[in-house]
Amino acid sequence: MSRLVLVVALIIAVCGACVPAARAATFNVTVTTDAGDAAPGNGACATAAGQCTLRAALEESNALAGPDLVRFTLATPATINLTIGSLLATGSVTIDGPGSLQLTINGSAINNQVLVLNPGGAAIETYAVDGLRITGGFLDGGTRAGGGIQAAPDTGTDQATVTLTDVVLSGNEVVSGGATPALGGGLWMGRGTLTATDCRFESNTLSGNGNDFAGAGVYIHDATALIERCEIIGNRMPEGLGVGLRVREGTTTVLDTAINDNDVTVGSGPDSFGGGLAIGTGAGTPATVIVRRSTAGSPMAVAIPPSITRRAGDHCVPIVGTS
Ligand SMILES: [Ca+2]
Ligand SMILES: [Ca+2]
Repeated sequence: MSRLVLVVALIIAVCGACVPAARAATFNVTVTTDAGDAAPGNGACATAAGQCTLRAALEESNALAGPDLVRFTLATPATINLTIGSLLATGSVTIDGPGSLQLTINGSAINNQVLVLNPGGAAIETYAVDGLRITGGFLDGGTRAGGGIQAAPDTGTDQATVTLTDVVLSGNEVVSGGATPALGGGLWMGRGTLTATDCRFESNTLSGNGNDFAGAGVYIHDATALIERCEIIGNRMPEGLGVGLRVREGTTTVLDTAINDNDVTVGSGPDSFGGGLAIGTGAGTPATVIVRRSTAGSPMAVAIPPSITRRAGDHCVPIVGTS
């Protein structure tokens, strides 16, 4: 074997192990209208009108293997008013907005979450969302969870790694229905990892005639979470557990965060605990919440609901207003 053939053979042998990873694609959203991609998976973010909408970018990203990047070239401040339904992101993607004061995604109060991350996904997908505001989510049906963002909705199979930076979730609503509770007016996080930095969860609402409400601002089902330099303020629900933040299972750390003015609108007493946050009562991993260097001005700021059987491991370490 000549030296050249040997070298080529070696290169082929070595690179046989380097199966090319799915190439990350970048899609640049240039219009604020709402329409789907005309041909998902052809590599081009383009509606039938040839425009790259946010929905088309995500549909194209979903159809292509591997993580992708969605960016925006819009005159700001801009608002994308959804007219079709939830935006679904089934595979890993970064949604890189220009800033929470510069871009709003409005669910338009039609019956849907605004953004759903990794629905029905067997794999752990990774999502980074930064620099945008999500409002106008309104959900009266289905899972009744996560009016603004619902991540990893199937707690049996879905997991997601979610990073939110400079994201505002405000003015989203979930309505309870019969035996189905309303959970997570702003954000509902299922299983996986959540990191929220410089975010605001404000004026989100749970409503309806049911009697099971939790986490009008944020509901964490069973995740490892870090909430840092955020505000959880002005969220409302009729009664229930943890108006601002509800942590069902897993470990959540809250740093340098204001949890203020979260309150029930109807209930009081034994049915309502934790205006600021409530933890525990899940069936699996005990919940731990660590609060440091934060302010909590809500009524009943921190609570482990005493009326529910508390597992030995559920605990909260509140170090409020100190370092
Ligand atoms: Ca396409
Ligand atoms: Ca993809």
